[in-house]
Amino acid sequence: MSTPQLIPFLEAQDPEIAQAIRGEEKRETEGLELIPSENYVSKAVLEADGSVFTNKYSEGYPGRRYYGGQDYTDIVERLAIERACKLFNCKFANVQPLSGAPANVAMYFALCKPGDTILGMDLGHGGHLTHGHPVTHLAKIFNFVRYGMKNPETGEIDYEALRETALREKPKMILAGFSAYSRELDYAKFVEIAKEVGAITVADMAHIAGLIAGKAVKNPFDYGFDVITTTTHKTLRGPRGGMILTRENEEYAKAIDKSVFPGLQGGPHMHLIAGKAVAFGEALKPEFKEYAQQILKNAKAMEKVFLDAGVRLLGGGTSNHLLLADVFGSLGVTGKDAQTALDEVGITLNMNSIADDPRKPMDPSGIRFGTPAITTRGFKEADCAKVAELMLAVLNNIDDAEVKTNVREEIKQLCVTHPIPESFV
Ligand code: DSN
Repeated sequence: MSTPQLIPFLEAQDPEIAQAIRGEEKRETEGLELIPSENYVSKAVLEADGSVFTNKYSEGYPGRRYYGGQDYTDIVERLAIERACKLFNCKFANVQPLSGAPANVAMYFALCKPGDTILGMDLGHGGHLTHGHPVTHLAKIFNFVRYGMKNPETGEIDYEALRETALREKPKMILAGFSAYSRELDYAKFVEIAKEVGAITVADMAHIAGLIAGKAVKNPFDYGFDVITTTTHKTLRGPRGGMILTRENEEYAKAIDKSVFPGLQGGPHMHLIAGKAVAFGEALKPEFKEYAQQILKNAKAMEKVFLDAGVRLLGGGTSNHLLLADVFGSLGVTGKDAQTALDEVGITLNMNSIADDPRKPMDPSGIRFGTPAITTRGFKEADCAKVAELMLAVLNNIDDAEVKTNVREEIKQLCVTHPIPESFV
C-alpha cells in the first residue's frame, strides 16, 4: 500500500492546498491511469523533487556557473548527465530543459537558422504541436513541412513521399517522433534520406524514452541519428522535465548548451535535475528492462481485446505502449463521450484526433490510451485484457448507470490488488 506523502507543515499552514494534494493522491490510488504519457514516480524521485535544491539558482553548467554556492548542484547535474549518456549510449546530454516543448525549441534554435526548412510529422498523423503545427510560435520562425502515414490502417510512414519532399525542399533537419503513433519508425530509412540531402537527424522520443532505455524498442542513435530530444517523465518514469542528447557531434552539443542557456532559459530547476538523476539511476537497474518489456506485452493484450471486438485501431494495432482507437467509427461513441464515461468509472485516458479525422479536435473520433502507468502498478497481460473488457463494457453501454456502477467497483478492486509501488529498486 502506497503511504500518503508526509506534509505536516502544509496541512497546518495551507489546508486548501494540502486537501487538493490528498484529493489527487486518492484519485491516483483509486483509479486507473491509461493516459500513455503519464506514470507514477518512486518516492525517491518525489523526495529529490521536493528537496532544498528548489532554493538554488545555478545559471550555467557544472564547473562554470554565474552564482556561488554550487558545490552540490554540480554533483547532481554531473550525475544526471553521466547517467543519461550511459542509458542512451551517447556522448553528450543537456538535462536542463524544463520540459519537452522547451527542449524542442532550444534544439531548433541550436541547429537551425530562422527560415530554415524542417521536416516533421503531421499532428493529425501522430506528430506533436512542436513539430511545426501552424498554431505554434515556432511555425512563424522556421519553415516546417509535414509528412504523414501512407496508410493509417498499417501506420506505415510514406517514406517514398518523405524522400521526394526532402529532395524537393532540401531541409536543414529531418525530425522523427510522435505523441500519438503506435508503431516503430524505420530510423535507418530516415538516416538514409537525410544523408541524401545533407540534413541533420533528430528524434523526439518523449513517449518512448523509457522503452528505449529499457531496450524494448530500437534506439535511434544505433541507426546514426544525430540528436534526441525527450521528456523525462512518461515511460522514462522520472520527474516532469526535458532533456537533449547528442550522439557524438561536439559542435552540436555545444550549440545545444548555448541555446538552452542563455538562449532560452534562465536558472535550471535543480530539484528536478536531482529527480532526473535519481530516475536515470532507477532506469539503469536490470528491473527497468522487465518493466519496459511488460509495457509492450500489456499493450498487446489490450490490442487483442479491442481487435476481437471489431474496434478499428490506427496503425492496425500497436508495437509500443499506446493504442489509438477509432471509437466513433467503430462504436458510434465520440472521443469526448468515451473519455467522460470512462472517467466516471475511474479509467483516465484522453480523446484524440485520428488521421484524416472527420470530427473536430475538441470532440474527435478517437481515444488514446496506454500501459506505462498500469505496468508500474504491476499489471500483467491478463489484468490488462480485463481492463480492456471493462472499457468496452462501458463504451457499449454508455448510458447504462448500472453497468458503470459495476465497472467502477471492479476498477476499485483492481486498484486495491495493484497498489502504486513506492520504490522500484
Ligand atoms: N502532452 C504530451 C502527451 O500527452 O503526449 C505530449 O506533449
